Amino acid sequence: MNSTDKQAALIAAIAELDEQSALALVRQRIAAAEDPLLILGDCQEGMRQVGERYERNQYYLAGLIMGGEIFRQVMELLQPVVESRISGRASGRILLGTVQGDIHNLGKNIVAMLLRCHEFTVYDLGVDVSPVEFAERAREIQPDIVGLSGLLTSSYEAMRETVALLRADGNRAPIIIGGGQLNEQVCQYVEADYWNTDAVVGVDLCQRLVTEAARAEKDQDR
Ligand code: B12
Repeated sequence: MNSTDKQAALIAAIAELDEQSALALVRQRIAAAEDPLLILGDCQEGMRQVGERYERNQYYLAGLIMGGEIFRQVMELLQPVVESRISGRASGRILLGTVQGDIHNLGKNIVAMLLRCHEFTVYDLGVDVSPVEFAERAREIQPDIVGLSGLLTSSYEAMRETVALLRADGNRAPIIIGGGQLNEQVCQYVEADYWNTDAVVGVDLCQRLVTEAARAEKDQDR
């Protein structure tokens, strides 16, 4: 199989909820020393297609649950590979969580893992986190960045409330919202600073933000 075929086969195996094939294909690609982030990207595309089939009533809730379970197992295989391959020196503190009413955590957990690989200290509050909890923990931790994850349309309201409460509390850390369904319009509605649908790009953004903040602080000291 060439690499395009391998990618298509993995995407299809996940979209078809074929657990055994999906895990076998991931194992093969790990053994071939492929970039784990590329493998992850294909799995994410497979999950997007699971969601599409759910929307078209080809799958029911059990399909989403099964997709989530396959992805969790893929992550178990990929996590040690990602951790052994990637390291960095960004060092910042990020407060992260899935917002109130939303329990999707696979994407958030990937972001947390990649940030840790880049030497960020991640305070992961888990899922279904209320605006008040975000605000209280932000006061206590004083993070450099706040990351709000959410995949449901109904999460946007919780994101908006969380941003409003953090700002009312005087917290000025950049706020990034993340999740596969987000776009610029949602970001404006929520009044977050940035939005993101890809963990690798999101981690680059976090690195840039802490580097710029450190530089600005240095300039002020001069
Ligand atoms: C798996 C899944 C589930 C699993 C979740 C398991 C788990 N532990 O997370 C379960 C079965 C629990 C589930 C439940 C539901 N789900 Co669901 N689910 C999905 C599915 C198929 C995949 C999500 C996923 O994990 N993708 C893979 C990850 C890696 O991608 P990601 O989350 O986007 O994360 C990436 C980026 O966005 C980014 N990122 C994410 N967060 C952050 C945060 C920061 C700070 C940054 C920088 C980056 C970042 O990095 C990640 C890696 O690149 C999606 C389909 C889709 N298109 O997303 C539907 C989907 C999100 N679900 C949907 C629905 C409707 C539901 C339910 C309401 C179903 C029901 N009737 O009960 C419930 C809601 C439960 C709740 N209260 O939250 C809809 C939402 C529609 C909408 N517009 O609101 C979707 C879009 C399916 C669809 N197309 O209809 N679901």
